[in-house]
Amino acid sequence: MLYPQSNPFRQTIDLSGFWDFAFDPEQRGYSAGWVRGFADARPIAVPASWNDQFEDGRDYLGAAWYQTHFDLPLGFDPGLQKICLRFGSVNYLAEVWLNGECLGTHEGGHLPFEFDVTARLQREANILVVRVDGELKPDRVPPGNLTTDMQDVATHSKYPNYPNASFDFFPFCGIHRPVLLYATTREAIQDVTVITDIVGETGRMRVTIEHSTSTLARFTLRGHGANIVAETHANEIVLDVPRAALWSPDAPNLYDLIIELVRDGAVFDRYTLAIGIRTIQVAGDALLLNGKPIHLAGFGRHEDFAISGRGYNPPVIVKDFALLKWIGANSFRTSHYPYSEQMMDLADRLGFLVIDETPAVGLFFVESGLERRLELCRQYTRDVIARDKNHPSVIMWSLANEPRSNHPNAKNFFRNLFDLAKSLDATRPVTVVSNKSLEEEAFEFCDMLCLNRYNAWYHDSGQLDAGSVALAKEIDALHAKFNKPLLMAEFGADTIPGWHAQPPEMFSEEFQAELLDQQIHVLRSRPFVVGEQIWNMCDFKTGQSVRRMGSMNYKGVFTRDRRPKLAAHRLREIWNSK
Ligand code: GCB
Repeated sequence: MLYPQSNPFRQTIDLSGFWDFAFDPEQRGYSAGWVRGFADARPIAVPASWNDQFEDGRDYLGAAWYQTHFDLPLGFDPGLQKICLRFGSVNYLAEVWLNGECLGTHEGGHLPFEFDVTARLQREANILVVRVDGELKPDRVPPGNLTTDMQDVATHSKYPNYPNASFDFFPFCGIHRPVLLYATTREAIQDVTVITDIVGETGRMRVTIEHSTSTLARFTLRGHGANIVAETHANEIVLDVPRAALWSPDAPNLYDLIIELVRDGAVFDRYTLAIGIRTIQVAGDALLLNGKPIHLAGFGRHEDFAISGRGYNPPVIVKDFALLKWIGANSFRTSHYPYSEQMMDLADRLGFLVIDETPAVGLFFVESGLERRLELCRQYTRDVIARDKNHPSVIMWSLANEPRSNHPNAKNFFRNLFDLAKSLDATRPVTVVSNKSLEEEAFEFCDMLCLNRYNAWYHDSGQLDAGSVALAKEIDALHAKFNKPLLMAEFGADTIPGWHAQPPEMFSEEFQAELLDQQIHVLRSRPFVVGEQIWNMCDFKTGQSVRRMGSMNYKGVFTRDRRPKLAAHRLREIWNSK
């Protein structure tokens, strides 16, 4: 799925701004005809979560209605073009009407969806209505409000959150990413897939395009001294770049690949992609980038900020990349859902290695609803790969976080998902992030093991040395059993900024710094450990529970407003003295 662009052949407008909004706890909207527009609305910012914009909506996850009006700008011509309406992410379920006509529904947040609206547009006064339903249900992914029999297998049950999510972050709702209206020619390029390889000093790009006509396609590759032009009537071409400037965190070299469709000598469509030439593979105990072992240093993170919630927040993205650079990190995982496309573009540009995770968090495997959960996970896997396949920064797909997969149904579930991911992308390693360790059914299929472990925190609480010893023992046993490289995908400690203790004690800044230091030491003394990603980059909002003071997870190395804790300085020393 291509991100909309603006150029002489494609037009895009962003419908973000202040929309009209109404909560609908009594489900009045349908019968009152809100699909054609509604009065008594309050203003809301789009994109952003609704929860923290008002005084009465924080914990409300039910139905709510959005509407906006727009005119069609000059340059948009439904008579000649194809015009689509695209949502970057709506949590959780969206139902959309344009000028009173239903365009369709979409389930699942964090991934884009679009509708062809060519035949439904008016030149002026279009009215767009979106009903959003954020309710937590056992058969949704991620799930919530589990019944008691499900709770037994779905952990976290001892201290349920309110709202009752089966995951540890606030279930923010709303239109979270930009809503775009875009126009292309009717025979536009629909999709592009670029696979890069390195042959000696030559960078090789295999480019496949999808479009509805068998016309001439022209490919121009520019950057780093290259200016390569090639044409074909086929839908695939191989471009060789002599003495290629490879992409890596140290040198995130990007080329511009300009693809044009040509008829009778005239260009009628153009799409430009930033391409990084690199390879990624798991070989023995190593993770190889461009054929050389790479060690991942970084974080799990969240799209989370005060008031905007999970909404697209460009200054926070820029700030986070600045902090990642400052601290010496080279990677992050999009825990626990795909991040905005804009964040992925910047990861390409700034040279970060990304483990791209689907929204499959909190999975459990009791029979009831299992098929539906699998179908949703398959949809998420397909959609994230379709969206992010051309990013050099994406080095691995993570198909789930902490599934409760020491269960007989888990193996077939994951066999199915891994087969799907591999059939869609044979070039990247695939993983699942687990806390089940030796009992993890999905590890059999993983190219690399990703382990979450909170030693000296949830286990051996307060005992730094015991936590480190247990960690060493566990990862050695994992390696002995699976014989695969391992990434420590989560470890850390809640830390109240400004709280100090000597000797270090839980919740103090010293304890977090010491824990991370000691455990990184254990990890780095094992050659099969290919990286450490700390939980979490920043403090983030959760539901309310006795485990979460002030509805916050305080495992951030930075605070929610991005101030460093003591551990940030310690990590900066460690990560800059490699
Ligand atoms: C985990 C989860 C993460 C939680 C974290 C914690 O294992 O993957 O979502 O936030 O533990 O802090 O408990």
